[in-house]
Amino acid sequence: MSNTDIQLDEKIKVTISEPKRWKVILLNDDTTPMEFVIGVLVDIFKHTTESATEIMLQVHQTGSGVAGIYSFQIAEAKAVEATNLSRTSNYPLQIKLEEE
Ligand code: TYC
Repeated sequence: MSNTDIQLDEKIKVTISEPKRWKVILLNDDTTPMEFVIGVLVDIFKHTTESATEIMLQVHQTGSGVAGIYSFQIAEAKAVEATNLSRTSNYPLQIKLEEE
């Protein structure tokens, strides 16, 4: 050790936790067509036609359903993309994010 060096004698505790994940939730409404919702689930949330149909029917019958679970950044980007697509098509599809 040279005479310009400093000796540090500290214990540093680093706590890391898993990044939070966010559910993208579709809400039911009376006017958005079922086929449009299935298209959103396939094109934006990368579901198969079968799983997209199941989720769409769950939303239609119970009022809401989970399109996918992602980091906040991805969840927000997909929610914005789906909302923009819906508004461009003049549909009122509502989407919310919820911490898992
Ligand atoms: N309830 C709509 C209809 O009968 C279909 C629908 C499903 C709308 C899911 C929104 O997130 C939704 N056309």
